[in-house]
Amino acid sequence: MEGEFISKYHKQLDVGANQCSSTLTKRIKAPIDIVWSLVRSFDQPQKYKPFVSECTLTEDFKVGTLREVNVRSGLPATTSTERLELLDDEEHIFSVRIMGGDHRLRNYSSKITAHPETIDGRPGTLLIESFIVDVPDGNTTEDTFYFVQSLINCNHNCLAEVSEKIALHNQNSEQTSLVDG
Ligand code: A8S
Repeated sequence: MEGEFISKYHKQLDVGANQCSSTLTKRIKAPIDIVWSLVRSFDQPQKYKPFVSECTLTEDFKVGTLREVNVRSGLPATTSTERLELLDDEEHIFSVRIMGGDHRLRNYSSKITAHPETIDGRPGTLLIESFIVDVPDGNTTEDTFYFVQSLINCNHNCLAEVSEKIALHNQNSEQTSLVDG
C-alpha cells in the first residue's frame, strides 16, 4: 500500500538538476482524525513542529493564505514565509510552499498525506511526506538531503508523540466513562 500511495500522491515530476527531492514515511499509533487535526493546522504548526516558536497568518485560514513562521534559535534560519497550497480534508492531503524568509531553502515545497492503518490491532496512521528544494549554492545534494530529512524526521517524531498522547488520553477517558456508566 505504501508504494501505491507514494506513486499516487508523491511523484515529483520535474526535479531540476540543482534540486533534491525525497519521500519520508512515519507510522503513528493514533487514529487518523487525531493526526490529521494536527497536520492541517496551518495556523499553528508549533502544535507539533519543535523548531517553530511562533506563527501568524496574514489573512483568514484558506488555501492561498501566507503564514509567517518564527524559528527557534540554534538553526541557520530565523523566519519563513509559507503558503498553503492544498488542503483536502476528505483525501487527507496537505501541501505548503515556502515563498521566502531568512533561511537557505529556496523553492521548497512539501506535501503530506495521511492514510488510516491498523497498527498492533488498533487504529493507526501512515504519514507520508515528500519534498522538493533547490540545492543551496556551496552545498552538495547529499548535505541538503541530510539537512531537510533531519528536520522532517524531528517533525514526524514530535507529531507521533503528541498524537499518541492525545489518543491515549481519549482511550482513558472512554474507559472512565464506561466505568462511570
Ligand atoms: C517543515 C520543514 C522544514 C522546515 C524548515 C524543512 C525550517 O522551518 C527550519 C530551518 C531552516 O533552515 C529552514 O515542514 C526553515 O517544517 C526549521 C526555516 C524553512
